[in-house]
Amino acid sequence: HPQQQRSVGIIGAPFSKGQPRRGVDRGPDAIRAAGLLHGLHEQGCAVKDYGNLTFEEPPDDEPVGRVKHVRAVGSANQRLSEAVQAVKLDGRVSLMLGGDHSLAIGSIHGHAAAVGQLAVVWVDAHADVNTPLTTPTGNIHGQSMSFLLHELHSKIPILPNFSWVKPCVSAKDLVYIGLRDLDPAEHYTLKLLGVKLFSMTEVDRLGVARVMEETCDYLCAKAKKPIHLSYDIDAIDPAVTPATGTPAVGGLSYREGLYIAEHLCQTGLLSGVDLVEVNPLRGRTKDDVRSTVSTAVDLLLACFGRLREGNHPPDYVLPEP
Ligand code: HAR
Ligand code: MN
Ligand code: MN
Repeated sequence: HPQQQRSVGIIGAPFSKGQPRRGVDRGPDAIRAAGLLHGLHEQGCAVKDYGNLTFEEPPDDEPVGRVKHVRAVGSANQRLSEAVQAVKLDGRVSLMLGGDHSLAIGSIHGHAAAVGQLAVVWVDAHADVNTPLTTPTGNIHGQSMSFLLHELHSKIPILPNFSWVKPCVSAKDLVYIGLRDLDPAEHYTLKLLGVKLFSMTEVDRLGVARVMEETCDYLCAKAKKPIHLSYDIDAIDPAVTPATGTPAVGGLSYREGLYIAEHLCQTGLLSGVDLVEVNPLRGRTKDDVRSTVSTAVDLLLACFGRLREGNHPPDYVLPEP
């Protein structure tokens, strides 16, 4: 499908309360400023930027049990879910720029509400599948998938501003790539549910090409569901993308990261994408930030048709002398 015209709807979600570090709310504007829209246009995409969402700050947002900023995260994600649904009803691939990874709750919920059953590819150093009762940190960006999995429904307590969240992903429709920093409860949960995962060990063993072949064979075994790609920039090695809140050594190379995006693009099934956890205040140097943000842009351009070999418009003709 490399020549097909792709229609993209961008939603900026400058939200940081799923984790404690300031700056991740500057991700969307940093990614735009690094040339995302220009690049998408240049490769023939029809792009509509829906702008940045604004979020309310609920008063008295005290921790519920161990979980921090529950009300803010709940209401931000409800807004995001509605925005993603609107983009899908406009017939576009939704592209959500975070913000922290708690935003996957609203992004995936809205995507599923608009198109039905999804296949989810979660590319991350972390599994983000703690429940509100297993979280060691209280940060909701480490819990997003627990709210979305049908199989964990009975393990999720009632939380303020979360009543709209309905589980919409089956464990068999989820694949993780790049894992290398899981909490014991998360590892137990993934084994219990039999979730397909390619940790960095499997990336080393199989190589990224086979990981992607197996990912798509696995997800497409029965039916070709629309794919939601949730890409946490910390999946990439911090030597390349250091400007993120919870860097983890031993990550995907730039090329492995790109290959994942290219391969999913080629399926023609990508229907929603998240790019999260870019934090322009976290790098040690300007180059740290530049490298992180430009890698994020490159991953997204690959999601929407950019090939490393080069591209040309479908109607291109050589000039006659
Ligand atoms: N597992 C830890 C927790 O639950 C750390 C989560 C790490 N943060 C992320 N998620 N960037 O991908 O808090
Ligand atoms: Mn994450
Ligand atoms: Mn992560």
